[in-house]
Amino acid sequence: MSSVNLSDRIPNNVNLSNDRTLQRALEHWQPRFLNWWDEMGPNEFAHNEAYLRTAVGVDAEGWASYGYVKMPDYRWGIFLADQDPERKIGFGDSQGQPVWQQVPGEFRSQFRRIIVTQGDTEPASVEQQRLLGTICPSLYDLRNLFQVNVEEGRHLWAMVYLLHAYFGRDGREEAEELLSRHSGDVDKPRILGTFNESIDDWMSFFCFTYFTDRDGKYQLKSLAESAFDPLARTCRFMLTEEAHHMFVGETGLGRVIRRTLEVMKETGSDDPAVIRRAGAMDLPLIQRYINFWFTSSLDLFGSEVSSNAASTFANGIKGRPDESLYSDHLALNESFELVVPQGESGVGTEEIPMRNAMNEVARVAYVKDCGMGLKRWNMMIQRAGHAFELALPSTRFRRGIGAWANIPTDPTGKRISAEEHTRRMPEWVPTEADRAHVKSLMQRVVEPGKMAAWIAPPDRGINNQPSAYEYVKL
Ligand code: BYC
Repeated sequence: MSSVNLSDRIPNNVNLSNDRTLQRALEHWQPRFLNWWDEMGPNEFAHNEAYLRTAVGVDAEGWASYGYVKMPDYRWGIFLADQDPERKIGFGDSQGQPVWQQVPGEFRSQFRRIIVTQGDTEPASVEQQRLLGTICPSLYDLRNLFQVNVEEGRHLWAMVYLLHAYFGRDGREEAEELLSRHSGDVDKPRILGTFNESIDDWMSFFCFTYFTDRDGKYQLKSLAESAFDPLARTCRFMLTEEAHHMFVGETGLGRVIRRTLEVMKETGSDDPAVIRRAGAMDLPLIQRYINFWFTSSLDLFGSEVSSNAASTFANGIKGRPDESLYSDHLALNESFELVVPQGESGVGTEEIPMRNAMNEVARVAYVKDCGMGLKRWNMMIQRAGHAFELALPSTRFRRGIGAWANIPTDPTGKRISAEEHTRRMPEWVPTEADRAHVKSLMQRVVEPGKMAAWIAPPDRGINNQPSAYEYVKL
């Protein structure tokens, strides 16, 4: 097991103090990170203590150590899952060979591009969420937001460590760039589309943590298979933290729906106008938020047919999520049947080599996983005696990347005219009125145990604390 050094300026289990040059380079980057956190993170709460978990090691006791901390003092560390000295490459052209401890020269730029893309999303999400603290529905939620934020900060550290340790000067330059692109910046936006969307209300936050963090889970699972062992090990550890982020999304949306059902019962109505007047979110509005964030997150998997994906699979850079579940790790003789647009209004199929379909393979697994929460929510709705059913839209709907990019369809995936598409879009994604209503409900509630009227309390608190615990000292 690797030893953990918590007394270094940068806590780590990578023996940083044995490599003075690397340590100095990272200590040079550290104040830049803190400046960025101060400027682009939840700075309004810099002086408040929050009840947060900090990773101080990668074993069962070490990965979640709870206590009060002011966010700028959070100990962002570099932690890789323990090394398996016997580990072999699990897929692609080098399958069966020992994993790499260094990046092979011929794959250097591909690895760098993937690590930079992964790294770029982490600070992007902190930037997107920076103003949510001022309109939190409870102290419990405020603490969860901050937990997500600090851990995304740590995930940025994870990628910056790889860039510094394995990519020389290019890596150091990329690490600087990770702090100079900003979410939604017209001149220097974040790399991937979803990370430039604004998250200025808690419905968006819960949808983002449910849908977009789940893309994170699938991308990290793919990278956890990588032949480059330090990348695989860092992603394996990141996945432990990622689970809480999706928990925040799933329970957050579940609590919003629970409250809506209570209000429907209290008012004896399912009329959105009545539900809104009573200060809650109506079910059709929740469906539109789901449509927006699910479709945006689908694009994060890249194109259905991708030579990049074929090449990263062949080269051992990126496997399939849960690669061990497949029997053929070469994927050279298989094919994938893809549903594609055909002609002016038709739909057809196309047979493509499996390696080129790896993005779609991951997306299919992701969509199935996204469906789990909806099943649970629909059960609640059904038990409350309502016929309404939340649904994931078709993967052809509202796509900006891939075979269905800019092809007008309705949420069931049926092709429709561009005119109908534009005209009916307000039925399908949040309207100005929806957003204005949601915004009107975003009043800050910070008395321990109190909840905003549009959301039900959580079933339990964090780390066995009561839900009325003083999670953030304001
Ligand atoms: N927006 O062959 P293609 C997370 C670009 S989330 C803009 O279709 P490829 C987190 C693509 O970059 C997980 N551009 O796809 C969640 C490429 O550009 P270049 C983040 C896009 O390359 C919440 C071109 O289109 N991790 O961790 O196979 C909070 C053609 O690409 C988009 C990763 O994404 C888009 N949506 O796959 C915090 C893993 N989609 O290179 C964190 C690392 C594609 O030609 N990234 N493009 O200029 C990757 O593995 C791949 O880059 C992608 C794209 C899966 C994203």
